[in-house]
Parts: sequence; structure tokens; C-alpha cells
Amino acid sequence: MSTRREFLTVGGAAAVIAAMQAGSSAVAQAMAGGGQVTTHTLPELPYPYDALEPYIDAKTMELHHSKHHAAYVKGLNEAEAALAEARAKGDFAAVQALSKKAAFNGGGHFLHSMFWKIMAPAGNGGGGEPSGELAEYIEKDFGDFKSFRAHFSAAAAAVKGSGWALLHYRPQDDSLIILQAENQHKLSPWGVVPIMGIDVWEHAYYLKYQNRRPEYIEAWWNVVNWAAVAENLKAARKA
Ligand code: MN3
Repeated sequence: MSTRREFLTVGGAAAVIAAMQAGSSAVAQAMAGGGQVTTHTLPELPYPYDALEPYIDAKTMELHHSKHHAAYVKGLNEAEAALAEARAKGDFAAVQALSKKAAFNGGGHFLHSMFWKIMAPAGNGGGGEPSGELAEYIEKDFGDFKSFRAHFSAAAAAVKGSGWALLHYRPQDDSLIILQAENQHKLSPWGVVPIMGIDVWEHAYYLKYQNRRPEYIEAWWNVVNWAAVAENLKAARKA
């Protein structure tokens, strides 16, 4: 407790960094006057790096998780700590750049955290078709699974540059919609809850598929964890 109190009295970004380095709890309350700052952490993958072979290669998974996703977590923590520091000082000169940084990295952290969970080894949780409530929603909102899959694949293939195809739950009318995200935070509307997504940044597939993004998308369907997507739908409906 005394260490904690020391952090609280020091204040400023240095104390946040010290708190992070000391491996303190998820919440670093080191900002005197700047409010509580949550520290985000890189989630473990629910399977080994080579588990999605041959559809997604181990090297891609390792780089994607340990480098790319880790960088978004770091960027989000930095942006939020800097925003808290600006708040404490009442100096918002950098607020636009920091807000952009927080949105970009926060989008990256959230989407990747979902992405790992909605995949599973082919034939061992991954692949096949959805069932139950999720299948009923897909039929209601897209006609049938084949049409849904064609629409989702087309959205993924057509993302301009870096981005995602996303399946959202829209609580306003209790429906599922397919949209895209440019980068990791632009193009989808407010109020929807992403329950499934495919990362189509080149870092997600270039080592194995080079410029053949449609081939990666086709392969990806073999590792979709429909049970996890169904869980996401259930949670989104409850919320
Ligand atoms: Mn990515």
C-alpha cells in the first residue's frame, strides 16, 4: 500500500510508467488530478502460434500477436497516459493527435482481442457452419449462410488498403449487419457491437499469401470458431 501511495503523490506520466514497470494492478492511479488510467495488456492467444496451420501460418500468427497487437496495446497505454497528463496540467495542445492515437490503437487492441477468440484450429472448433440462434439470425438477415458468406468475403476483399470486414450486432433493430473498418476504427457506425471480424491488413496474410487476399479469405473460413461468434452474439444481445 505504501508504494501505491508514493505513486499517487508523485503524479505525472513518469509515475504511470513506474507503476507499469513495477507490474502494478491493471489500474494505475498515478495521475494526480488527471483521473484514473486503465492499463491495457496483451491477451494470451487461446492456442499455440501453429494451431491454425495450414490456413494461417505460425510465423504470421507470431508476428501478428507478439509484435503488431503488442504495439497497439503499447500505443493505447501511451495515448491514454498522455491524455491524463494533459488533463492534469490543463494543457490540451496535443489533444487531437492523442485522440487519434487512442482511437487507432484502441480499435486495434479491441479488434485483435476479438479476432484471436473467434478463430480455432480447423476441425477442432474451427470451420463448418454456425448453428442455433446465430444461424437463425444469419438466415433472417442475409437469407442463408451461403449468401452471408459471399457478402462477408466480398466486404473483406474490397477493403481499400488496410482494414477489416466486420459482422456487427445492431441492437436498435435486433439485427446483424456486415460492414468494413478502414484501419481499425473508421467506417462502422455508433451503437453496433462487432461480434466477428477478419483482419485484411497485409500483415495478416502477406507471408503466406502475398498479394492474394481472396485466397487468404477463403482459407480463413476453415478456422472460424462459430461457437465463439455465437457467444459474442449472446453477450451483445444481453448488453
Ligand atoms: Mn492485424
